[in-house]
Amino acid sequence: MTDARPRPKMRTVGGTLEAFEQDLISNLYYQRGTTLESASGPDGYHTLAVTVRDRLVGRYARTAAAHYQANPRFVYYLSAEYLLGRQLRQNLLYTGTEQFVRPIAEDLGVSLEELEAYDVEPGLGNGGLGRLAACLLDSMATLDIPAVGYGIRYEFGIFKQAFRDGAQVERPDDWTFYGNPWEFPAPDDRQVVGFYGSTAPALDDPSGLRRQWTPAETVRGEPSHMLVPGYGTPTVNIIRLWQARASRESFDLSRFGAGQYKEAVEDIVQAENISKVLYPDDSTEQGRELRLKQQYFLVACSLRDIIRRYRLRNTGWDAFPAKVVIQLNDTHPVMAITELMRLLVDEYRLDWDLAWSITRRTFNYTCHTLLPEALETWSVELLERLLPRHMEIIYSINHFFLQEVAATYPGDLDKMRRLSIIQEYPEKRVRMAHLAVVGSTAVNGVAELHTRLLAETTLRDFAELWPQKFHNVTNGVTPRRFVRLANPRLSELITERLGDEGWLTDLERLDRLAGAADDPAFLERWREVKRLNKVDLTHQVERSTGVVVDPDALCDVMIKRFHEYKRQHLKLLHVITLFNRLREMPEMDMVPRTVLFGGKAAPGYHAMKLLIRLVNAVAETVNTDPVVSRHLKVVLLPDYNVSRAQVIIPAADLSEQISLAGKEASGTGNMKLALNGAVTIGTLDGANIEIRDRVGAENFFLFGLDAQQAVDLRRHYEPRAYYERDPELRAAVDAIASGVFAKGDRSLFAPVVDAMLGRDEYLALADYRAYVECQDAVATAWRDRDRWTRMSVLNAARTGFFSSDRTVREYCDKIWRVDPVRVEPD
Ligand code: OX2
Repeated sequence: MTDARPRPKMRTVGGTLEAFEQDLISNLYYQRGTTLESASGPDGYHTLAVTVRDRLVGRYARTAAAHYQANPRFVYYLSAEYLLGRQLRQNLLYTGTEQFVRPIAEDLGVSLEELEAYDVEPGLGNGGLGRLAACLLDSMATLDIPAVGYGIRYEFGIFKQAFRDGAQVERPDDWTFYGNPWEFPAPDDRQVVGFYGSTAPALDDPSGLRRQWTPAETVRGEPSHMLVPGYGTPTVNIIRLWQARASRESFDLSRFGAGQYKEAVEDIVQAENISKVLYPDDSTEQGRELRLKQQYFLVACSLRDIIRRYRLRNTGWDAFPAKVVIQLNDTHPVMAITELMRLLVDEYRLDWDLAWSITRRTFNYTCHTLLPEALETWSVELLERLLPRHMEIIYSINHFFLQEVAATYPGDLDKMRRLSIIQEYPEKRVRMAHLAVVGSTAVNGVAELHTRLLAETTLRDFAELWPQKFHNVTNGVTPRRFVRLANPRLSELITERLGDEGWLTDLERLDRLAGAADDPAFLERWREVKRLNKVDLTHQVERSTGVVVDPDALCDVMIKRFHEYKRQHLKLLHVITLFNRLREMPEMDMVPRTVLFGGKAAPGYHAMKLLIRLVNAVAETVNTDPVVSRHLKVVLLPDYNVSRAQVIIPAADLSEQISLAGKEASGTGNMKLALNGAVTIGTLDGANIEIRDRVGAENFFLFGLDAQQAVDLRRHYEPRAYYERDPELRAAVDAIASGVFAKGDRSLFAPVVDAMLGRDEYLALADYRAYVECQDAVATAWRDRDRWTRMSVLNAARTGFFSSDRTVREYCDKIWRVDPVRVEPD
């Protein structure tokens, strides 16, 4: 390496620039076994990654030591999903080594961007729920909360989305192909998990509540962990991910010797399938069984690990709930309740009542939905086969619980039927949300409206029975990733205005920007930042779709999973309306817009896959129309994920949050977009309501039915009446039906039209007129540049509440009752 340029002597938590450079060269040599002259791109990336990672290891060791010393109460976060996002930039920022890398990379003739291209995002989740888990971990570490996240190390994460003829095709995401420099395998902490088999009475237990389970199959869970650094603090927590492995004996040497190669590895394949993919397709019996196996695998491994950790510093079981608080992220890990009961009663021989008291005091449950179809249930038949002992335990828990119910509501059989953990008709199934509520101390919803509706509808009987169990903790997002890393330009401007970077850990300080909303010079700079971000996005759009878009057009974004309740089809009706208007009046003075969609549809969700096809078809028609495309562009950016979100969000002007009121539990994209100065157009749903309360009605484009109106209308709803009555709506629907977006084929998109005119489950047609008018008001507001920029600034200034730091503080106060543990500084 040449040393031509004088370099600043910088000392930070990351060490000196010289030391960093030395470590890089040595890591390249000793870890990758290569030299500067012959290093490949992946060599460069890995070397940089481990050099940065190593700077966190000392902090992690000190964190572990401080935790050991303090023996505090720990939060254990159990989640089937984590969407951590890329690690390199985050860890450069958190270690203060960002500043070294540029000069060094420049010297070496590579750019940070080139190296970052190898930084793969671990796609271990689907959407909001998985990203929320990652934001909460970030905030827990930042607030020095002793915490461990537990999850599954899926071999293939969420599929990669591509389009063929506009249709979604799913490709496997082999995310560890080049190895994952951010994780540490910990084979010493492996666990063994059983499945199937039979149960028998325990000999010495007259109560009959203790039994012995002999599993017929065992699988090994091998953990590895990734570091979760806090920002501005030496605390480094971990997330521990389990991978399924066959036990050694599974390899059948005799069969192999006899040439039966496939049979010889059968058991290995079977075992390792457990952590093969995120959410196996559950449209088949085998798929459902595998999914339940995954869930049990996660909780069985994690609980054993939690107990191992507890026993490092504690004896006996009385203190368990004082030292261990387990947060269940939705119903996927709820089998942990029965597993802890099994461990305590059958293996550690506690009596049932004591075990139940400990269990109930240990768990808490976060519910993320209101949709009844999203509340998991498992068939009793499957459970009896796969987890026979757990099914018995569920029966016992339910038995005692229903006794409690009978005492509270004597003779009310209907109440008992509704509350029961077991659903009887049309088939016997276990209601996981009921098990979660019964086995937890606290249950929380994720936004005010959501929590209220949970208590009034979905979990009403429980909220009546145990009102004190129910809490609201409105979601939040980490400003480190979603403002500082995603939007460095805006961050710099904010820091300059506020005087320091304190806002990154105290986000409500952003309210001091409100004063700047009347400062024309500041507005000008705010606009400039947005414009540069839009230019960046433009490049990305062009690279991945070939569509050229105008960075000065209004950037209108709808980024989220494709789901009917989120109503991408309502957005599309608006787009088609603009298209029709422009075709009819080519000379009209329309505000130029780029409508950007991003999102995946579940592989088995045919209605949404067809809608994706329609979005692409409309995009193609719009973008190739010589007249229309001068004012309007439509893009569905393929493979939306955390990394792409980090590029889109800083560039957005308008944030589409248009779910039918009462259906979106919270939303978190709405928060990220507002914090980056996008103005929301939205319904009174989820956290939109709280966003609007804060930014002010004049800085939010509200439209549509509220949750109560939606319920009322649903009772006597006739979508066709709206279609008949509104010429623009009719023209938009007819355009789809006519085949203009399908080269004349009228059948391709007929199911979309039929769904709209038939049942229109999520009342899109009812909200259409209000939505289109509201979009017209958006366009009017956009024409007044200063007015718009003011709204944009005020959105960022007033949404500091939505930091996940605040969310974690609320969990700590209301539910976890954990205290921070300070770690020795660097
Ligand atoms: C999502 C919810 O749909 C979304 O509204 C919320 O913001 C997010 O969770 C985080 O709380 N699966 N994903 C969700 O719920 C379920 C079930």
